[in-house]
Amino acid sequence: MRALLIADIQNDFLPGGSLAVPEGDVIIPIVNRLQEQFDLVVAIQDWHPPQHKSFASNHAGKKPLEVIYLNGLEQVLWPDHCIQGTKGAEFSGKLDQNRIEVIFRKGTDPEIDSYSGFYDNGHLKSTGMADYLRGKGVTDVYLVGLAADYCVYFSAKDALAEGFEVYYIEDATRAINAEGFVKAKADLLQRGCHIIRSTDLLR
Ligand code: VGL
Ligand code: ZN
Repeated sequence: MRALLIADIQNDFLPGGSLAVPEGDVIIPIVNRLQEQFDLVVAIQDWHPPQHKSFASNHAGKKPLEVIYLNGLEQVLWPDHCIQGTKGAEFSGKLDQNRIEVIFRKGTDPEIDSYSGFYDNGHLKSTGMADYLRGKGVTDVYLVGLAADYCVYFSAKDALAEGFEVYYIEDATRAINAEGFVKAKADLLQRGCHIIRSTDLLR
């Protein structure tokens, strides 16, 4: 059984948003078409409280993209983004949401960031997504959305570690950093992930 996991297609990660991923919007029509190929569609949503420690604004004198240590983990500091209940945290109005069965939210703990839809960056707390998928009989997980080098990459790694067959649909994602995209794909390939294109599924 296959599932499509849609990562963070939220206004703040799209052009005009506070942490806009270059060309993030061009994947949306592809993601909408891909959804028809799956019996189970799940969404991941970055969902931060305003005092989240991944925000540069919550560290005196720090600017976005500076790197700090946060509770022993390296942390890139981001502009404020995806704050719970704001327009920026909403899914894009262009994303077809009718087939989304469930939404897993992440980044809610102000003390730790969460790139993956499965676990926080310290692997301390699970969102319950792996057990949910297993409970639905899912064996194969297909990943799309934003950002290719953060949520999609870290979710793919966790999905592999959880024993799923994992497919990273490279034209249905866009990266914050071009270099990060190349590194993410190389690392995932080595871990046994399939890197495919949407045309492998659509005809
Ligand atoms: C993400 C940066 C900041 C992501 C979340 O999930 O891709 N990236 N917060
Ligand atoms: Zn975030």
